[in-house]
Amino acid sequence: MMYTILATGLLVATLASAQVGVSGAQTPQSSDYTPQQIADGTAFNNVSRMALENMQYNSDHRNTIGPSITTTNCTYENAQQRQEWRTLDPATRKNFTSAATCLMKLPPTHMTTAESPYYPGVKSRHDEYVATHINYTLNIHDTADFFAWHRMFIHFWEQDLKNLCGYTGVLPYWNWALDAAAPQDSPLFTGDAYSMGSNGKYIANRTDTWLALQDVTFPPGTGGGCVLSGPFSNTTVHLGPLDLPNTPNVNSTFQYNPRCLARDLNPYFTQTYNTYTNLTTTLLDNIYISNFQSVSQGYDAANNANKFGVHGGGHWGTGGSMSDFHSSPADPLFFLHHGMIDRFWTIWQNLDLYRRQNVISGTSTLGNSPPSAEMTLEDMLPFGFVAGDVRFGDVMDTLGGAFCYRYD
Ligand SMILES: *[C@@H]1O[C@H](CO)[C@@H](O)[C@H](O)[C@H]1NC(C)=O
Ligand SMILES: *[C@@H]1O[C@H](CO)[C@@H](O)[C@H](O)[C@H]1NC(C)=O
Ligand SMILES: *[C@@H]1O[C@H](CO)[C@@H](O)[C@H](O)[C@H]1NC(C)=O
Ligand SMILES: *[C@@H]1O[C@H](CO)[C@@H](O)[C@H](O)[C@H]1NC(C)=O
Ligand SMILES: *[C@@H]1O[C@H](CO)[C@@H](O)[C@H](O)[C@H]1NC(C)=O
Ligand SMILES: *[C@@H]1O[C@H](CO)[C@@H](O)[C@H](O)[C@H]1NC(C)=O
Ligand SMILES: *[C@@H]1O[C@H](CO)[C@@H](O)[C@H](O)[C@H]1NC(C)=O
Ligand SMILES: *[C@@H]1O[C@H](CO)[C@@H](O)[C@H](O)[C@H]1NC(C)=O
Ligand SMILES: [Cu+2]
Repeated sequence: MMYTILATGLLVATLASAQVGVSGAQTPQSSDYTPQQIADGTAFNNVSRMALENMQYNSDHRNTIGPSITTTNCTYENAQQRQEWRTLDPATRKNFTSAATCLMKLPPTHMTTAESPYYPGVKSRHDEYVATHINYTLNIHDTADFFAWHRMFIHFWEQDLKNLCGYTGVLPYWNWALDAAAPQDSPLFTGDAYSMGSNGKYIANRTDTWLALQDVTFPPGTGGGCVLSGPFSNTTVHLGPLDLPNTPNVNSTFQYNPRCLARDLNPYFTQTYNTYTNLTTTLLDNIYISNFQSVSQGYDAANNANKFGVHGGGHWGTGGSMSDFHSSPADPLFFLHHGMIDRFWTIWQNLDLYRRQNVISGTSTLGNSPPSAEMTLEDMLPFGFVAGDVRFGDVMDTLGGAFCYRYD
């Protein structure tokens, strides 16, 4: 079955289709734009505004029809607005990175004394996020719940920054397309006190790396070593790596392996996977969720050149700690990267809310290996040491369930 629509989804469906009637709008296609408009971001910005208009229309109408159809007071108007990092004022940036550092210093909140011997690398509240992502890596990528699980995961982290560490802002995101040509020159990575921390220390004379899984050989990036300046320069990563090339990986899943936070900003990846052209074609040319989620992650049957997708491009384009499939949340940048991934899914959903709000496809195992059941919106998504399980169907709407946010 191509999509699953629940009772609540049907409500959305009715209202959204009414909107189509009102505006006569069609889901936009790549062919609506010139190659230049696709390449320079005009098209992407245009469709992201369309998605916001759809979201607002739907929100305004569902909330005026009556209390029986809504369990939330969240509206488009009162939702928190997630912004791109570079549009935050300096005080908010500092508030954010200070809170992120704080979470790395707080003790675990969920791991019990009985459990701790099995998780020697879990030393902090932040490590509980890393360990949980490690634990479920093969159940949350190339699965039906890739987008949904990560949406919930970054929401929990944002709430912890606020509730445990005094952050007063909203989770920001990183629009890679703005930096795709030269991520090493991005305002995010200047290394000053108001940045997301520097690139890794430059390591010269490295050779190309071959990745067996993707059968891709890539050149070294512009850093490679430890993050040396800015808010995360003293960060010690405790868990992983589990799957890095050219690096001693851990010998047990949750081994304590203290080392510096590393980055290797690499235009090879961002120029190939994170340009406005890459974003816009992925967004507009994949009308089925099965294709949209696969192409976004580089599991792309139709394009053998797409081995990473926008998701893999952001991870490998940052490099270092972010390249490790399992332990990548060790770098706080993970949460800005997945903010953009979530924005990307939110835009896709809102471009055709009728069909896309509650549509899922796939199983709960990476590449369905080993084979597992098709997921449904009644399934519970596990959050290990982060939080209790969450019903899949409650993660589909950023203005519903536990959420009340949108992107700018
Ligand atoms: C998208 O671009 C078209 C053509 O320039 C314009 O008519 C339309 O208003 C734009 N839509 C939004 C939501 O910005
Ligand atoms: C929504 O707001 C109304 C009026 O302020 C309040 O009575 C109700 O409890 C709220 N509902 C939820 C789900 O927050
Ligand atoms: C963030 O800003 C708020 C308001 O100024 C302040 O109370 C809080 O301590 C700050 N948090 C951090 C982690 O700096
Ligand atoms: C890199 O290689 C060049 C040329 O072989 C050599 O001069 C230089 O010392 C090397 N640098 C490092 C850091 O190894
Ligand atoms: C990193 O640690 C050193 C030594 O303790 C300290 O001087 C420096 O201020 C720290 N930097 C940051 C960004 O916390
Ligand atoms: C894993 O074990 C091997 C062999 O004992 C060792 O060389 C390597 O350093 C270990 N890896 C880590 C990260 O501890
Ligand atoms: C991504 O877009 C660039 C142009 O911006 C293009 O050269 C590259 O081939 C695209 N990547 C893929 C995987 O299609
Ligand atoms: C890992 O998964 C198992 C099985 O679902 C669960 O019991 C355990 O609590 C999880 N640990 C973490 C850190 O997520
Ligand atoms: Cu992930």
